[in-house]
Amino acid sequence: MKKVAIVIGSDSDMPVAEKAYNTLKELDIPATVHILSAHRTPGEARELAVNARANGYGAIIAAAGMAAHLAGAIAANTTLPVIGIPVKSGDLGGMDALLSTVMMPSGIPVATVAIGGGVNAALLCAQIFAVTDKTLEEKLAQKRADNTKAVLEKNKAAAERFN
Ligand code: RP5
Repeated sequence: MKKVAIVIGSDSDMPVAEKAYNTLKELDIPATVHILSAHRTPGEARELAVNARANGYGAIIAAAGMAAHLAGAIAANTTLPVIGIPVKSGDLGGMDALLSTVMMPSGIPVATVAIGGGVNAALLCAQIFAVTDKTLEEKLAQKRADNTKAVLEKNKAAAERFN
């Protein structure tokens, strides 16, 4: 199976990377984590993107905060799908990173998830891979069913308490 590269702009973004990594691991999708910045290590970030397909990656998750150009800079250097995660960091609560990540010019797409959305970034990668992977499709369906069951159990507990 193809791998997912999870790239974060700083070690301070690690909690978001862990959410994505753990979700990918639950689905048996191989993943690696890299601390590379569009601003502080632009050459290395570019190298990762340029070589990602040849190195066995099928998608890249890029998480960064503040003036978050990481996902866009990576997307500019690969045609693999790039999932951007805006990170809450600094005084603007993640709105800065959200707009910096989502507002890509035509031609260079970044699929942007919610601020701190590590789980959904991983699930989106899994859904892309599952287009051609029946086993993964079944794991995703099971995960959805498990989530549904968990919510309905909470609903039942709430009904017993309040209704
Ligand atoms: C961004 O600036 C990083 O992605 C991080 O979210 C934010 C702050 O970085 P540090 O100052 O914590 O290294 O580039």
